[in-house]
Amino acid sequence: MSNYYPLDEKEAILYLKKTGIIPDSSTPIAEEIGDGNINMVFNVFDENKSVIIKQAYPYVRCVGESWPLSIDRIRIEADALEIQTKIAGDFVPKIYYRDNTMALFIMENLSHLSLMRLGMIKMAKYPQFTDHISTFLANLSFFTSDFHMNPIRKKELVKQFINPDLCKITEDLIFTDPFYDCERNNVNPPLRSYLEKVFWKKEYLKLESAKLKYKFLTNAQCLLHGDLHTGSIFVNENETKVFDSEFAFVGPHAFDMGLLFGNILINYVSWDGKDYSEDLVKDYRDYLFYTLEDIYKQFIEKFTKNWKAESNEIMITSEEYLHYYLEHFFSDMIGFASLVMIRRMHGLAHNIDIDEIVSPEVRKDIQIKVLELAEELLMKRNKFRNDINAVIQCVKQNIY
Ligand code: SR1
Ligand code: MG
Repeated sequence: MSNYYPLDEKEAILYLKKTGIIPDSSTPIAEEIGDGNINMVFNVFDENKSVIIKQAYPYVRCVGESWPLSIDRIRIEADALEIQTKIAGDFVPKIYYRDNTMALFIMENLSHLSLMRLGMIKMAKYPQFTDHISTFLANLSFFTSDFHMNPIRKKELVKQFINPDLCKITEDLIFTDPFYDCERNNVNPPLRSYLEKVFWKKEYLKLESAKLKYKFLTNAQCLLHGDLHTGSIFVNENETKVFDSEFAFVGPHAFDMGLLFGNILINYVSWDGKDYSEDLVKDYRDYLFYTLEDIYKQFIEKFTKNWKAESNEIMITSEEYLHYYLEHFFSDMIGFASLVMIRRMHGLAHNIDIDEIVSPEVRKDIQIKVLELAEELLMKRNKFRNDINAVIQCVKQNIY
């Protein structure tokens, strides 16, 4: 870390001037605007330009210096962005400048877009999102996999994205902590008795989490975003930009879509705890179902198209193999979605979709509904057999 120093607002301006991105004569303003859990984010702007500087401090922002974290995560994020730019460039922010020593990069300001999670808690709909995100997922996962890549280069990719600190966060926060009374959990007090008397006693849930955790630990299938929840996506009616790839690594293909679907399902359940008319809730829930269905349908079409046109590994190009592969993909995807629903109820980091429910008692009721739905999906995941409608029916039977 010899030439590394953490920026504050003043240093951010001086740094930006040194890069030449804004001229020395300018008198810009800098604001720290990061509201994520991990990094510092500065918006620096003058009358002509507005850019974002993202920098890693050597610890987890939301916890502090007691939780050290490698600053190499910014090198990984910038490397991931460069690859995403090549294969899904319309759907990621533009990087203007990067500096691995300072653990920072400078990128375009996307403030004309909304954070998807904040839009979704107001029932916003995004007509282009399913098309955009299915392209992002199908291209990123296919072109960084052994289906397409030269096997020597693929192993170099695995090496380039060894991301132990950030993977450890996921290993703990998604697959481990939520299944016992871990000190790091953030439990809504009225939910505690349900967790102690019911949820933490279900040994079969721990077994299912163990099976998926082992896949996360060992399945180096393709380059993942690694933290693809609705707070990692900026959107409006016409544009989609996926950001915050610091969790990127080469891992199980189904993980990214699972995270996204789990977050959409949390939003789906959350309406039971909010004061909206039945008609509005039904309409928005239908939109969420359409979103899940259309992402999956388009993803399969686009992934299959890539497969037919661009596969290079001759042993795995038969239709039978594709079918076998996608069936496993689907059950793992629903498994990861279920675990993400669980971790956001009482793990360290929650979702505003549920946390904005003011009454702790009402929130507890909704958290239990999410936990019960997640359990049902987790336990049935191998029976859905690549059928997103079967998943939707299962959700409807539990919550409608
Ligand atoms: C300590 S980091 C907590 C969570 O924030 C990130 O967005 C990831 O989802 C991580 O698990
Ligand atoms: Mg993030």
